Amino acid sequence: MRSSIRDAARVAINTYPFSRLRSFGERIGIVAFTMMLLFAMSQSLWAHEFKAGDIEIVHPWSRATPDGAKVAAGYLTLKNDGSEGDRLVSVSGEIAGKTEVHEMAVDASGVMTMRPVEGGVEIPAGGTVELKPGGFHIMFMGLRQGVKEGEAFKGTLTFEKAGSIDVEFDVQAIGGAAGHDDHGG
Ligand SMILES: [Cu+2]
Repeated sequence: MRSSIRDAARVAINTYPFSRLRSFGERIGIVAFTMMLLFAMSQSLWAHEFKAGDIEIVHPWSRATPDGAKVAAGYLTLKNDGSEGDRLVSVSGEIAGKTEVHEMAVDASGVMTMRPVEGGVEIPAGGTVELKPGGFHIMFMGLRQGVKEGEAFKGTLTFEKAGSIDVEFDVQAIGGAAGHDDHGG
């Protein structure tokens, strides 16, 4: 009798922590899985990607424009996974009559200006180029419609070697993301 109580106690002591651990582990697993799902969803929402040949196009976005604006800027990151350099030679956007690729530069008198990039933006083999506020950017001109936060619009990128690919530009808040922008309107 006494020994069977002792046995039962020992069994309880030995198995109870394990069952606790297992269910704790399962709970961790469920939480981790949920986090992974949420992460994957947020990635697809906020850092959508496109691929043309060896070129990865990461998160094309644009900034919402004030009413009546005639221009909007577009930004994205280009990664070249290939062993040869390539160039982004042209862009078009469904919202714009004309689209150019620009770069910011300081002119002789020290004033920040922008100008079309001659021959396109080079993306070196294995390299990454960011089109971002204050640097290279896409300039959508002669806007047919305003660019509103939370919406998206279609565009086409053309690379010298990787060819053309349709992408979507996410429109972020007017004050969104980092950096100044000289293309307010
Ligand atoms: Cu510009």
